[in-house]
Amino acid sequence: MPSILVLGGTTEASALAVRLAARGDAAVLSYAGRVATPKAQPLPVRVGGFGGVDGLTAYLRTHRVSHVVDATHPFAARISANAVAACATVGVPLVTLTRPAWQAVAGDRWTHVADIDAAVAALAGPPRRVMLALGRMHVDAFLAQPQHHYLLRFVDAPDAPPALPQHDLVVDRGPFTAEGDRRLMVAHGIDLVVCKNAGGSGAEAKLIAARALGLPVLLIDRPVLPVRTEYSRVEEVLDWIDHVADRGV
Ligand code: 3Y8
Ligand code: NAP
Repeated sequence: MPSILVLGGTTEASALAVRLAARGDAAVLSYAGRVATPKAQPLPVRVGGFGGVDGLTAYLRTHRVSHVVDATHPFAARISANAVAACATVGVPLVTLTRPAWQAVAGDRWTHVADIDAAVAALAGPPRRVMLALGRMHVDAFLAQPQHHYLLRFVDAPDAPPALPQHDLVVDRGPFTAEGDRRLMVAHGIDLVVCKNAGGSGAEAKLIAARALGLPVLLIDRPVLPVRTEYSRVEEVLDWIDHVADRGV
C-alpha cells in the first residue's frame, strides 16, 4: 500500500489532500507548525519539523513512505531542499505541486526585487504608507526603514507587538478577496504594496486590489530551488502517483 507524504501549507496542498482522501489513498499531510491552528484537513496531519535532512530521512524510512509531494510554498526553500536530499538518500520518488509565478498584466506597476534585503533597500527614501504583506517572519528586516508607516498582516496575534515604530497590524488568514484587500488599502491610505511572488490564488487579492487602485508593488522574486519534477495541477500529481512505479523512477 503506497504511503504518500504531502508537505503542505498551501492552497494547492489542501486541494490535493481532498482528492487523496476521496480516493482513499494512504497519505499524511505535514505542517511545520508555524501557526497556532493550521487548517483542518481530510487526511491525517503531522505538525512540526522533522529535524533537518536526517530527521526527514529517518521519517521516510520509518514510515515506509512510497511517494513525496512537496506542495509547500515557493518561498519555503529549506524544506524543499531537505526533501530533495532525503528522497535521494532513501530512493523515494519526489515531485512538487506548485503554482506558476505571477506575471504582470496591463495596469500592473510592479518593481521586481531579488529578495527581502533588496526590498528593504528599495524602501530608502521619504516616508510612505506601505502594506507589508509578507506575514510575520521577516518584519524585523524592515526596521532598517523606520520612516514608513507599515500595514502588517499576520495569521496569528503576535506575543509581542512588532518592533516597527509606525505600524498597524491586521490579524487575518487568507485566502483573501480583491474587494477586501482594496478596502483595506483605501482605509489605511496605502501607497505601496510589498509582497512575495507567491503565485496562486490565495494571495493574489492584494495584486488585483493594487492594480485597481493604481498602486505600485514591490514584488520579491522566489528563491532558487533545486531541480525537481514540477507539476502545477493536482491531476498531474495523481497521475504521477498512479504510474510512477511503472516508470521505475
Ligand atoms: C502554516 C496553514 C490553505 C493554505 C492557505 C497560499 C495561500 C492563504 C496567502 C498576505 C499574504 C504569507 C503567509 C500567506 C498565504 C495561503 C495559505 C497563504 C501569505 C497558512 C498556514 C501556515 C502558514 C504559514 C505562513 C507563514 C507566512 C505565510 C502568511 C493553514 C495560513 C505572508 C506568505 O506567523 C507565521 O509564522 C506565518 C508564517 C510562513 C510567511 C511569513 O513570513 O510570515 N504563511 N500560512 C503552515 C505550516 O505550519 O506548515 O492553512 O492554516 C497557509 C496559507 N497562507 O490550505 O488554504 O496557498 O499561499 N501565508 C506569502 O504568500 O507571502 C499572506 O497577507 O496578503
Ligand atoms: P522553510 O523555511 O523552508 O523550512 C524551515 C523548517 O521548517 C524546515 O527545515 C523544517 O524543519 C520545517 N518545515 C517547513 N515546512 C514544513 C512542513 N510542511 N512540514 C514539516 N516541517 C516543515 O519553511 P517556511 O518558509 O518557514 O514555511 C513553513 C510552512 O509554511 C510550510 O508548510 C510552507 O508551505 C508554509 N507557507 C510558507 C510561506 C512562506 O512565505 N514561506 C507561505 C505560505 C505557506 P526541520 O528542518 O526541523 O524538518
